[in-house]
Amino acid sequence: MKWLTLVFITLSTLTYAQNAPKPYGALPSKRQLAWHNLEVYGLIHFTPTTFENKEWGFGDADPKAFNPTDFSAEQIINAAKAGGLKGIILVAKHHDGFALWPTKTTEYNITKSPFRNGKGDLVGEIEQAARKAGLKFGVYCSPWDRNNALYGTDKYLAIYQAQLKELYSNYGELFMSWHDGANGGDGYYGGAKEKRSIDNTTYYDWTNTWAITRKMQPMANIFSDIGLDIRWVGNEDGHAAETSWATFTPMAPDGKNVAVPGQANYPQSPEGIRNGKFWMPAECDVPLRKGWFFHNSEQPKTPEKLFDLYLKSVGRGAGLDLGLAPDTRGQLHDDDVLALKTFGNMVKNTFAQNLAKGAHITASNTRGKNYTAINLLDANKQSYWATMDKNHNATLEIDLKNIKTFDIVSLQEYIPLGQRIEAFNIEIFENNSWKKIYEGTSIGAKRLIKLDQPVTTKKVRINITKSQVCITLSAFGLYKKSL
Ligand code: FUL
Repeated sequence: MKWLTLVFITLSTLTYAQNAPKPYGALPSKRQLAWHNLEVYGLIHFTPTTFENKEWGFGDADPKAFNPTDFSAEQIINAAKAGGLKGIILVAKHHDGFALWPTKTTEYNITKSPFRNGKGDLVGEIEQAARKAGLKFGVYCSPWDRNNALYGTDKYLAIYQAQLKELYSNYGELFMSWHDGANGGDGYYGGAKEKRSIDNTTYYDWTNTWAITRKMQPMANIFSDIGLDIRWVGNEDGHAAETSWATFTPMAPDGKNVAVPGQANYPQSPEGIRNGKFWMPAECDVPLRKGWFFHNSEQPKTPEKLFDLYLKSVGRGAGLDLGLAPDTRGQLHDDDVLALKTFGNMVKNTFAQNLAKGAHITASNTRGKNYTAINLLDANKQSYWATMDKNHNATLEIDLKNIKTFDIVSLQEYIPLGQRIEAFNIEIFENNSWKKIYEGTSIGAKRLIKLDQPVTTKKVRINITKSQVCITLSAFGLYKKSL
């Protein structure tokens, strides 16, 4: 009897131990998980505004002004690809209202320009080039339209929705539908040249407008300053806060009304909200140059700066959306091409070799044979190390077997089960004792910790010090920044 009981207890413990942990809090959807995999993508601004050398077109530019001398979608896309970008969003219509595709919704469109003798479709050309290069494609269609005579009246929403429907119908599967918060103000408005204000809580009927997105493009992540799928990080400088939660609860500034684009709760956007109601990771959008549109007087950011932004966006569980501005030829400037390529190589070379590969990892607790620490080094996001339900903190001791020098530590949670870890620290073994080199909070999809100086050691310890539930981690890496 005694033995039988023991066998029964052992068997049930083993079976129990091998069940996956229960999910915690808000969880990412399938489309958000696909977005997390992209990490870095681009946002192209190229409209008559480029030819006016402005940032916001008034809506009165002659369509004939849109006349690139040597447009090449391939040149732009290839430069983006060399920069390591995995997707491209095209501003199909900016605030100036000029549609870059042959739309039926407005006369103010590309067919009225000399581009491809009035037979062009720039959305189609960029989409095709992106797909050919293996990049995902998305669109930005500005709700604010400074050209349209009907903007501000109750007839405009149908036009905007019809534009979205055209874009959702004709350019394949989209990974993102980007919606800007800039709204209302002065504009050309069919010649009225006046100021038109709208109530952004009701004017675009976002609930029903976004229902169109969901129905026609179920894999398109809806971006706006308040979410729905991806939230704006609250600045256009390209970085999230050091503590960065993927969860968020959008709030109108008064704390009562339903939040809509154009009125995000900005103070909490960079950091997110721990245990927020929704999985709503941040996108860090930042132009490669100073402005979103090309201006000859501006320079692209240096590859060093871009790498730093990468660490502070992707390395904080967010996405990096890099603004690309073709010049009046319709190509990216040589300086931009070089900056992208050098940055792309830095990321590629730095992360090519995980210095922890082949290490021996001892975990203070393990859930069972499917969840061992070996999973941390197999470069497979689907496998992960997990602790037993009752173990909310744990230590991983990593024996590198040989002395290694590194300056970046990488950690990834298994996010399909939610963002679980709330605090951790890193130690290295130096002069016969453990020395703490970093203390942090959030991990999420990816956490890259850049050390001020490279460290040299044979042993590393990761201590997960706070979590409300058992722990999951899918990857651990040590890297040395290289050019
Ligand atoms: C902003 C817009 O007003 C800018 O013109 C640009 O398109 C940027 C990406 O979003 O809010």
